[in-house]
Amino acid sequence: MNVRRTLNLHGAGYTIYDYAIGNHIAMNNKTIFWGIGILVVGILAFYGLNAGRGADTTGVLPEVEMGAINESVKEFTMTSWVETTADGNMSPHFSLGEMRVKKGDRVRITITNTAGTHDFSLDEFGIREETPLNEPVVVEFVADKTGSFEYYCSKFNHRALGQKGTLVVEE
Ligand SMILES: [Cu+2]
Repeated sequence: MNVRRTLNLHGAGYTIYDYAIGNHIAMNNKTIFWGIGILVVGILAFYGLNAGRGADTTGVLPEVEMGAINESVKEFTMTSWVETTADGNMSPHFSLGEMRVKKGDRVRITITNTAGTHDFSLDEFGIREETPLNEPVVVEFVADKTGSFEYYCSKFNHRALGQKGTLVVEE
């Protein structure tokens, strides 16, 4: 999802210092460095070419696509499993009952199924992902709408038995 923003040095500077977020953002920071570099060269070239002609030097920075740069990644890790309760009933679970993100965040959920047969379903975002036993599965999507959405396992009766949780997407 791209959000159109005006490039400004304050905003770009903030993002450059924000290395703690991780690889994805760090790679984008390179893009900002190059972007600023190219912009500076462009401005110097413009001023240079027009220096002898008394050109209008009102500096209006061009608009650039900043959406991918500002997108932050929210990572979650959970397990899914099934156990048998003391009274002999099947009890399937996800280890996380809630995930909270902001609209526009890229959500990355790593799910490891440690017992039983499960999937990860989130209808409003078109996701139904099988989770084979003991094999981490990464589900990734952009939370492009606000609200509370239920994720669940679609295997027979698992949702009704409590294998579900809520993704909350805030403005
Ligand atoms: Cu299940």
